[in-house]
Amino acid sequence: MSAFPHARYLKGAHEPSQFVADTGVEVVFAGRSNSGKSSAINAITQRHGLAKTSKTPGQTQLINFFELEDGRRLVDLPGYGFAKVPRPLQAHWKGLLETYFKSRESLKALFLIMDARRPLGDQDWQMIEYSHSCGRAVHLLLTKADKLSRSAGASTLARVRREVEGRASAQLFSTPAKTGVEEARRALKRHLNSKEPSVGEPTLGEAGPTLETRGQ
Ligand SMILES: Nc1nc2c(ncn2[C@@H]2O[C@H](COP(=O)(O)OP(=O)(O)O)[C@@H](O)[C@H]2O)c(=O)[nH]1
Ligand SMILES: [Mg+2]
Repeated sequence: MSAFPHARYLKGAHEPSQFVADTGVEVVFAGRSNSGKSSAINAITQRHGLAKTSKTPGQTQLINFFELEDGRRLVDLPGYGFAKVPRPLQAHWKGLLETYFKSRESLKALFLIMDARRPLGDQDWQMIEYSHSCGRAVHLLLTKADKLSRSAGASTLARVRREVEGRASAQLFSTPAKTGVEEARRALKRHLNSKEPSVGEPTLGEAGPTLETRGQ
């Protein structure tokens, strides 16, 4: 039985006008390309093929909206870390992402997917700081934990938790070993059921933070 038997793809947005109506609650998933984001989404929702897993990075920069339950959505951002996107498109993407984070009242939390073997890269930090400063909860999934020994996994988790203390929660995750899948699902459901108001406006500095984009 799927955790979200009625999950379905709604649409991809390339412009704010294409965002689905800003009602209900949503949680956004982001991460470096190849970090295991699509695999994690499929494992957590138990809907294989909901987010396509792929070995080749795509160029399409859409904010993809999925409905998990009535009024509860999962939003999938394209993976970052590939510097092949032409500059005008990078600028467009940055603007789209900033509009999304600043204006989206239904957005409660960011799930950030990182390969446990190389967590907290520059762009991961940018996403954490940006989302945190916009008042959104941040939950880190350290994926591919099966590639680390148990003790290396535990020490990585402890180090990451120390570094993000006060800004994010973190856990180990592995799709093939099923590590942390239940924990991640509970965290997702907790955020989807959150009654906390979202704070849309950034709270750091005059103009607020901006996202740097160095390609996707
Ligand atoms: N060993 C291992 N491989 C994984 C895990 N999650 C994803 N992968 C593999 O990593 C590659 C990228 O996964 P994918 O989910 O498409 O990553 P995305 O680009 O972030 O969406 C694929 O070959 C997956 O099979 C994991 O937890 N453990
Ligand atoms: Mg993917």
